[in-house]
Amino acid sequence: MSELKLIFAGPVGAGKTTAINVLSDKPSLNTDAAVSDVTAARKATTTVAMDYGSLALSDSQKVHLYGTPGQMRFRFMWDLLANDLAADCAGLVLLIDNTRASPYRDLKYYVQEFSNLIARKKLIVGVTRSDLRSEPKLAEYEGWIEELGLQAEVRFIDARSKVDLVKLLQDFVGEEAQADWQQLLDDAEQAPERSVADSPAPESPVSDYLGENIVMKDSIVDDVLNIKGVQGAALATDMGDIVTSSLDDTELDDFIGFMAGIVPVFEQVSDLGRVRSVVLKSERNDNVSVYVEEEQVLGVVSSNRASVRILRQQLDDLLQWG
Ligand SMILES: Nc1nc2c(ncn2[C@@H]2O[C@H](COP(=O)(O)OP(=O)(O)OP(=O)(O)O)[C@@H](O)[C@H]2O)c(=O)[nH]1
Ligand SMILES: [Mg+2]
Repeated sequence: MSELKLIFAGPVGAGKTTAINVLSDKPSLNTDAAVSDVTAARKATTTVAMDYGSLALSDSQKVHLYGTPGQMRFRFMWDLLANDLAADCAGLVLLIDNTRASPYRDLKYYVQEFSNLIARKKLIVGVTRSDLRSEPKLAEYEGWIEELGLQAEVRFIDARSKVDLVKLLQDFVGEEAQADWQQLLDDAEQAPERSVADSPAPESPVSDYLGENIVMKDSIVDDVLNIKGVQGAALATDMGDIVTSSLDDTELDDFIGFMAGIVPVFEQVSDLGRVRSVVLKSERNDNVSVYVEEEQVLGVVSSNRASVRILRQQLDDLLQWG
């Protein structure tokens, strides 16, 4: 029996777990846990380690399917799968959710994270949930893929549809596979629609489409306050004007506004390239972290007992999934 391996990656809620459940002959192994963090607005459960399933392509060949967790805090699993467990895979299936705020940023982010694998292996991009929002269009994705210097096919699929998934496999690994595709497609047509753990998950909302930029909404201040160890936050424009603040310390507000102006100057005079955050760590008092996005700056005051690295990761998750 010969074997093929495929890795499924992509953002939270793109449908990696769903796709592996739908494709797998035997019940797939999922490590989903209830969501207790910023992802909760979009989904009830999220993958915390990995998904695994397998599908017999014929009597002589089997394809192993490995799904990665979408959340950044579990990105060590991405490396483990790409460099170790499934380093000898035939290729990467990147699923992108068309209803998220910036599918372009998602695409760019995951392509970068898996660049070592993509340099050695084939890539195919499946865009899900286009029934809920049709923008961006396929032609836009094709443009982005070219811009990112990739050679990959992109198509709209529904991760709940076995037919869509079998067709994707056929076009992706058809050449190296020994499969009776017609038989597989006929079987897929008979297959009942399945979702995560066979139970319908709540539909995640369609975000405002932001193109290539992340725009922090005023509500980011309230969202950040939900992160453990955070004591206060303020959002400022790149001109240093405070938009919203939970801090009752105007000097701190002024300082965060001041950093909005300082960071671009610092970038220009140093060789550091793009600076995304500045952290002032205190031995005795709270830490102040300043995060710089396009045209906006977020200042966060946190307990010096909270890890700055974890705070950064949770904020990244918030910006990415929010
Ligand atoms: N309407 C619609 N729903 C879809 C489509 N594809 C997948 N879904 C749904 O979107 C959700 C995807 O959830 P998961 O499969 O858990 O996503 P995931 O990529 O594993 O997410 P993480 O494990 O959190 O990274 C499920 O509720 C699917 O039923 C689609 O094309 N259209
Ligand atoms: Mg999952």
